[in-house]
Order: sequence, then C-alpha cells, then structure tokens
Amino acid sequence: MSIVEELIEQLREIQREGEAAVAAAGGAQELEALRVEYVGRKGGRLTAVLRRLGELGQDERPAVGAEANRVKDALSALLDQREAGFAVARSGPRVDLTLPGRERWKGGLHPVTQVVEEICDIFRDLGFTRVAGPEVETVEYNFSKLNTPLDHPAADMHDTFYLDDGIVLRTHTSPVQAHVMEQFQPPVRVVVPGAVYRRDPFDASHAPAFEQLEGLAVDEGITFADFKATITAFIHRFFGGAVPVRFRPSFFPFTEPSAEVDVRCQICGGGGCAACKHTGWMEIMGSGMVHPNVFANCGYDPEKYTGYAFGMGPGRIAMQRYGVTDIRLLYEGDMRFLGQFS
Ligand code: 2U9
Repeated sequence: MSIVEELIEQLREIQREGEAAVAAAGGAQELEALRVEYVGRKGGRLTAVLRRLGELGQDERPAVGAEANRVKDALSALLDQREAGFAVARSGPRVDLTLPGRERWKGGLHPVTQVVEEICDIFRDLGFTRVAGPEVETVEYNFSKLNTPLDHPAADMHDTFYLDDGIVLRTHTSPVQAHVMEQFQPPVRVVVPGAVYRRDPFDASHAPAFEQLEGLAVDEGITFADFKATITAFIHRFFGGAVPVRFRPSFFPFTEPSAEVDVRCQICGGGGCAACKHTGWMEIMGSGMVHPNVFANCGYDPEKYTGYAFGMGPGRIAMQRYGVTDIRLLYEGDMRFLGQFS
C-alpha cells in the first residue's frame, strides 16, 4: 500500500469513527470535545494526518489534501447539526414559527341591537331621552290605561302570556310611557326600546318575543305637523338622503288620528319586488296623536297637552335593511348568521 493510499484510508477511518462518536454524543460539551479531537487545528486527528503531507511528493499532496478537506467538512457539518439540536432542546418547548396565527374572536353587537342604537342616537339628537321599564306588567298598564279594554277587538292582536291574575308579559313598551307620564310633567320626549311578548307562533314572520322601540312627545301645542316633521327627519337620517316617506291613515286605540308610516322600498327603489309585496313601499312604523283618554288615564290634562307617539320593530327594520326573509334567524343565536354583522 502506498503512503497516499494509507493516508486516505486513515482519513476515511477518522470519518467513520467521528460520525459514530458524534451520533452517540449525549450533550453539547461532549460535542465540543469531539470537535477538538477530530477537526481541531492543534492536535486534532485530521491535523495529525495532514502533518504527514511532507512525506509525499508534490504531485501526491493534492489528492490527500482534498480528501482531508472533504472529511473535515463532513464532520464539521455533522457537529453543527447536532449542536443546533441541543441548542433547541435547551431553549425549552419547540415553537413552530411558521404556523398561521390564531385569529382573535371579536365580539359584536347583534344586528337588532345595532339598529336600536342607531335609532336612539338619532332621536337623542332630536331631543329624546332613552328610558327602559319592566317587562312584566299589569293588565292596567299594558291595556286599560292605553285606552284598550280587554274586550276591545284591538286587544286580540295583543294576546299575551298571563303570569298571574292581572299580571302579563308586556305586549308593547307603551306601559313604560304611561309610567313616565305619571312621574314627569311635560314637556316629555322619550324613546323606549325593549323586548315585548305576544302569543304568536314562531314562524318566518312572527316571534313570541321580539324587540320594539316606541317614542312619545308631549307638550303644550304639539301638532300633527310637528309629528310629521320629526318622523320625516328621523327617516331621512336613518335611511339616508331625502327618501320618499308617506303617512297612511290607520287605527290604534291609543292614538287619534293614527297613521302608518311607509318609506320607499330600500330593496327595489320603488319598482316593486317581493320584499315590498310589489307596492314599492316598506311599512316601518305605526304612529299618531296620543288619544285624550290616554292622557287622562296617566294624569295629564287632555285640554292642555297634546303629543304624538310611534312604535316600530327594529327586527323588522334590520330584516328590510339586510334582506333577511326569516325573522327566526334574528332570535336563534346562530353564530354563522350573527357573525356576518360584527
Ligand atoms: C302611549 C301612547 C301612545 C305607541 C304606538 C304604534 C302606533 C305601533 C307597532 C309598530 C310595530 C308595534 O312593534 S310593532 O308591532 N306600534 O303601531 N305604537 S302608536 O303609542 C303610544 C304609546 C304609549 C302612552
């Protein structure tokens, strides 16, 4: 065997032994010792072989030198790789920085709540105070004081849940206005959002519990013109621009005269579509001048004071606005639906 062959064989032996030793190393310190032993400049085993290059002829040296470099690179790479592994282990649990971030769950307001807030904001600018009251009421406040005796045909539309003799779940928020009138003298301007209850089936267009928003303004000298102007100002702000509004004669026991208020259909623009039942109009509220009997029942002098009242369903308005055709979606709590509004 020539010296060249002998040295190359030695180098390969060093590589085999080095690879086995590095693979078996149990820690970073052991690896450092192996680095010194195998590839260290002074006293390393590779360096020992390279010292013998002097024994070779000029033309024999490159082959051994190249082989020594190859072995050194291979062992150094292996040492680096295992050293990195120990460094990660030392730094605690492994973190995969390439994983996509976890999306933060953002809360949001229910679409009906959003509509309630918008309506109250507009009426606040118009001078109305927001008030709330009990959902459990007496027949007296829910019906009698509002000029609706239980044997009146209009009471049929308000069939409700009786909790006890003479105690009901309110069918509208109107009893709150009756309490307000008993506690405060005019001028009074209030808006009253809140849940109301009716003995209705839970189907695409009815819910046994739903959100309502009513308003009341009372003072000396309030006229139907004040009522139309205020309601029109509200509608123009809520629906935007100068959308056409119309007042249609209607009947409610607690208002006289009474009107239903329509706004140009927001879906078809008036041309006629399924949402507006091809009328070009959307009904958004009931309203009227407060009936003198109601004033008398709540302690206001009907000869001295006049006023207007209105009521609307924020759920229905949200449905019209977003093109929702089944009211149950609003009251079921399904996040696949509700998540679209936050
Ligand atoms: C007092 C005096 C009068 C409130 C009114 C309406 C007309 C009305 C409905 C709209 C849709 C109820 O949610 S709904 O089903 N409301 O049409 N509400 S006038 O009148 C009052 C209230 C209180 C003391």
